Parts: sequence; C-alpha cells; structure tokens
Amino acid sequence: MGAPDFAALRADFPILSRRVGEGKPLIYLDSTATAQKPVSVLAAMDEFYRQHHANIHRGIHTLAEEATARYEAGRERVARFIHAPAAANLIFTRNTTEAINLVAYTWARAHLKAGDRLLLTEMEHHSNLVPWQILAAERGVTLDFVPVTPEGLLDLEAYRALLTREPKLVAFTHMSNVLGTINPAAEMIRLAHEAGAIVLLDGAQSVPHLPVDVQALDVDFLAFSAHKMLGPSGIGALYGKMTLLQAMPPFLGGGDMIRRVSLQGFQANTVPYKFEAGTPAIAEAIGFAAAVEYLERVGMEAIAAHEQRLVAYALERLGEIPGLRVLGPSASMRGGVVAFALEGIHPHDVAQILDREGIAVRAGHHCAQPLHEKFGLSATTRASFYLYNQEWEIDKLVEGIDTVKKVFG
Ligand code: 7TS
Repeated sequence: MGAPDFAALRADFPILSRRVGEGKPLIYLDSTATAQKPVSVLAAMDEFYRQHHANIHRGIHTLAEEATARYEAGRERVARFIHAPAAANLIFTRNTTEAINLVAYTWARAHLKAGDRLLLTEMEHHSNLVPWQILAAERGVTLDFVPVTPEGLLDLEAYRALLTREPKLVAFTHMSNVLGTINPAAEMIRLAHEAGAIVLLDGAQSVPHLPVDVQALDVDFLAFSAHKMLGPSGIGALYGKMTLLQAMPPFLGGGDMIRRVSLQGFQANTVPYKFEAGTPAIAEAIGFAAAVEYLERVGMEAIAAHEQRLVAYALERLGEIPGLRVLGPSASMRGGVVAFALEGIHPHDVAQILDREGIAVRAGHHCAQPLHEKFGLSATTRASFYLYNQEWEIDKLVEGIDTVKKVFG
C-alpha cells in the first residue's frame, strides 16, 4: 500500500459532512475527548445486531455461538493491535477509567499495605489519579508525583530520584491529554522495573495515535478506550502480563466470571473471563475490532506522522497570534493536542464563539485540574487532531480565534 490519502479518507466519516452552528461545515477538533466513527465500524455493529445478536458464553444455539465467536475474535484483533502475546492478556472493560480502577481494586488491594508508595505524575488525567487517592485514603498508601517542567515534560531526574523511594507501582500517562507530551515510556518502564516496581501505562491517548507494542515496552498493565480510537463508547481494555492477571483476585462478582458457584462460595473463572462479570458490551467489541482494522489499514506510523505534521503546523500558526499562550512542548515531543489560553478571554467564551463558526474544541480543565493549577490556569481551550483532520481546518481555527478576539476586543 502506498502513502494513505488522508484527505480522501474523510469520506469514510459521515459526521464530517455535517453542518453546525450557523450552517457552517463542521470542523471537528475534539478527538482527544472522543473520535468520530468510520462507516466500517457502524456497519460491523449494525450487521451484528441484524444477523448474529445473542448473549455470549451461554446457550448452544447458532446465534449464541456466532456472537461468542465474534466477541472473542474482537478480543484477538484488539490484542494483536497492541502486540499482546495472546488474546487472553486482554480484558474488556467499559473504558480506560474502569481498566485503571480494575488494577486499583484487585492488584493494588491484594498487594499494597500501609506505608507502601505509589509513583504517579503531575500530568495525569483524573482517572489515573482519583482511584489511587481512594486507595491511599483506605490503605494508608503514600502517593508521590513526578513533577512537570515549565516546558510540559516530565522531570526525569526527579523521576530517578523518586524511584529510590521504592514505589510498588508506577502509573503514568503515555501521552498527555492537555500538553500532548509523549512520555519516554520505554525508558521510564525500564527504570521502574530496575527499582522493583510494576508499571501501569495509561494509553488512552497513545494507543489511538501511536504504534504501541506492549512486549517491546515490557509494560505490566496498559489501559485504553475504544471510543478514542474510532470505536464505540462503552468499551475499553486492560492489557496485563499473564502472571500478574492470574495472581489477581476478581474485580466484580457475577455471571461469566465464575467457574462454579455454591451457596457458600465460588471458584473464579480463568483469565480473562475472571474479570468480565455479567453480559459485556458485545456489539461494541465487534465495533472495537472494526476500528482497529481501519487504523491498521491506514497504518499507525502514517497516522502518527500525519498528526505530527498537523501539530507542527498548528504550533506555527497559533504562535503568530499575540496574547495566545500554548501549553506543552515543541512539536517533536508531542502528539496532536494543543491546549491554549487567550489573554483576557475565558476559554468557555473562546469555545462558544468557535462553535458558532462550526469549530468543535473543548474548553475546561480536561479532567486534569492539578496540571492546570501547575500552569497557573483554571481552564484552557483545546484543539486536538486525528487522522481525518487537515491543515485547512487549522487555518479555520486561526481565523476563528481572530473572530473571538474581535468579539471580545
Ligand atoms: N486517561 C487519559 C490520558 C485521557 O485523556 C482520558 C480521557 C482518560 C484517561 C479517561 O478515558 P475514559 O475513556 O475512561 O473516559 N480524556 C478525555 C479528554 O481529554 N477529554 O474528554 C475525555
């Protein structure tokens, strides 16, 4: 296959031809919150409901067998996408948040006691912060944080120093949803292992946008969400190393996660079923697999390079606007996320005026309040890019910001 035609693939995403605001063509710059869906994902889910729908892992009838086979094929496809050694290493969850909570409620509660330390960073999304705060309050575990530098990078010297406190777990984001920073995960994981820690990587932003290989990274746990990578909402995944998963107690109790139940007790099912209680998101698993197939067809290297070009262009264009402050590092260190503050204008006002121009951006703290505080801000406006975005949309964003300045100037 030759170089992908990124302009042409926009036609695969029906929503991109919508008009919004005052009849303006939609310019969707909010893929960090959630990505739009190609027709192949919609069709796979539609076909499942029309032709094969039944509950899985139960019943001998034809539809139950077809549904089970498709759900498990989805697991295999998603596992292969992150280069997991086997499909069984991949547990379906509701989203990244639930995947992180799964580790916090099972692995962490089985292994951690008062006085143990966890090492997080100042750039975490609330979903990689709050589960550990709950645990800390309950168990007397201490949280340490790798500081973020003024450029928006993790302070790796400080990281090395904090590792000497011998944390049991290091949990950090592979790519920041605010700064766009791509953290040096492989090196950080190696250092954590040398210090005797287990590593959980929050891949909510990296797995959709970069090639991620769990075996090359040697990561212990990886959490990610389908809805940020062209798939449906309601499903995400936790990858784990098999020895860890096998030793972990179950998460939620109920059907499917058991092998045998008596009135007095139960015997847990094998991995990964042990962690998937109740009827899962079946059509969503099929949509997830279709999303991964789409991304693989375009190629993750090509997608990452495309977004790198877009973010370099965005930083250049936004850099020309007086009174506009961009958070985060230079283009070479980041993915397609640009959060900015406009002097004297509230981010919500910026987003509202841009919406009138058809431009969808997010305004707020983006579930990273401590990080915003670090930069002395309560909120920012954030534009984010994916494979379907084009340079001309960034030109429109810059024109939109001019309009904002006129309205509030
Ligand atoms: N971790 C990171 C780095 C994220 O960006 C997000 C979602 C999550 C975890 C949680 O993912 P979920 O699928 O469980 O919700 N980030 C954003 C965002 O930046 N805007 O909306 C959601």
